Amino acid sequence: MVEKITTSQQAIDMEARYGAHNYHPLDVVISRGQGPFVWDVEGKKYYDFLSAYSAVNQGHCHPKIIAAMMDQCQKVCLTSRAFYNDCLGPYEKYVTETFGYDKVLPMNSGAEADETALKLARRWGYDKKGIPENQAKIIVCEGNFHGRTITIISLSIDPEAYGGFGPFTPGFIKIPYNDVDALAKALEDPMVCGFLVEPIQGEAGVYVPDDGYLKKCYDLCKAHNVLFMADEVQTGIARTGKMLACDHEGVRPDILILGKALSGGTMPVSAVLADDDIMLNIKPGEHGSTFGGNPIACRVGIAALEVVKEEKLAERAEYLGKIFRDEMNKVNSPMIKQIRGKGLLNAIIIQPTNGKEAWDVCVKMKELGVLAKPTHQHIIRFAPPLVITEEELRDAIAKITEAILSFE
Ligand code: IF1
Repeated sequence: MVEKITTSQQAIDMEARYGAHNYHPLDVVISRGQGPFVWDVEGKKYYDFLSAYSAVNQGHCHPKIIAAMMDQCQKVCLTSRAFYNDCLGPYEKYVTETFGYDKVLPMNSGAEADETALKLARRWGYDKKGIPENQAKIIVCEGNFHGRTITIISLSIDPEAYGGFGPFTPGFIKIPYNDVDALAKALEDPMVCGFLVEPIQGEAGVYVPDDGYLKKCYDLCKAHNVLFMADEVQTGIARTGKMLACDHEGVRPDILILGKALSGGTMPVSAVLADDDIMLNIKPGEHGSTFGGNPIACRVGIAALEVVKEEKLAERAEYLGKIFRDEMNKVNSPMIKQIRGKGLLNAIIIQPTNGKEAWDVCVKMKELGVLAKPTHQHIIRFAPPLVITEEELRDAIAKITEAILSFE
C-alpha cells in the first residue's frame, strides 16, 4: 500500500528510513512546481533559485514541454535502439542544426554524456591521431565536476567525490583551472587526445575563468591536434546568457556535452555532439544505452530547445543576470565576500559572521520564500529558472538581501 504524504515531516522521516543517505537536503518538501516557483506540502510558495542545478531553465512544468511529453507517452515511450522510431531522426536533425554539428549521440544523464565524450576522444586518439593502444591521455581541470561514476571521479581532486571508491581509472592529467600555461605544458605529451573543461566550474562555486581563457585553450588544443571538449551540462542551454557558455568567446568545441536543461528538467536527457571525423569512429554495437534517444526524450528535447529560442531565454539570462549582480553588489554586509557569475548562473561567497554561515543564510532565505543551497560550505549558488520575470527577480533579491542583513 502506497502511503500518501500529508505533511513535510512525514516525507522527511520516510526518506530517512527507506532511502540511501547520500544527500543532506534543506528541510523543505516540494510537492508542486510552476515556472520559477515551487510549493511545499503545506502549500508555502518559494522562488526556486537552484533550478535543480540548472536543469529547470525553462521553468517548472513548462506547458509546451509537458504537452510534448504527454502526447508522446500515449503513442510509444520506448523502442530501444534495436529498432528505429519516428522521433529520433527529427530530434537528431533538430539538435545538430541547433548547435551546428554533423552528428549527435543521445544519452540520458550528464555523467553518461561525459563518459561517452571520453570514449569518443580516446577512440579518435587511436583511430585518427595514431596514439598507441591504451596510451591515450585526457587533460582535465582541478576543481572539476563531471558526474559520479568511477571513471569520472577518477578525474576529481575532491576527496568527498573520490574517497573510498578506488581504484581509479588511469589516463588522465590534472591541471589547474584557468591556467593556460599549465595546459600548454600538459599538451607537450603526444599521448594526449583531449582536454575536458567546464566553461564555468559550477560545483566549484561558479568559478568564472578569465576572459579569453577558453579561446586560448581551444587554440592550444588545435595547435597540438587535441580535441577541445566542453562540458556544458550545467552552463549550456542559455543559462549563462548565451545558448552555450563557449559562445561568449566564439569557441566551437570539438566535442560538446549537454544535459540537464536539454529536457527542461522533466526527465534525464543528455547528448554529445561532434562532427563525423570524431563521431563515426564508434561503430554499431560499440556504445549505447537502453533509454538513450527514446521517443519521449526526443519530443521533450525538441520542445525544450524551442522554448529557449521562442522565449529568448539566453537574452533574458544575460539581462536579468546583470540586474542580480548589480543589485547584490549594492548590499552592504560583511557576509558578502564576493559575487560572481555570468548570466543567471551566479554565486555569493559568504564570509562567516557572528557564527553564521552560508547554510544559515539558506535557512533564513527558505523562511522568506527563496530556495538555494550552499556548495563547498561558504558558497551559495543562485540559479533561478530563466523564465523568471524582472519583477519576480527583484522581489527575490529583496528577500535574499533581507536574509543576509538579518544576521547583522
Ligand atoms: C549531484 C554537483 C552541480 C554537472 C556537470 C556533468 C554533471 C553535472 C558540469 C553530471 C551534474 C549535478 C549532479 C548533482 C548536483 C549537481 C552538481 F553539485 F553535483 F556538482 F550542478 F554542480 N557535468 N551536476 O554539473 O550530470 O549525471 O547528474 O545528470 O550529483 O548531486 P548528471
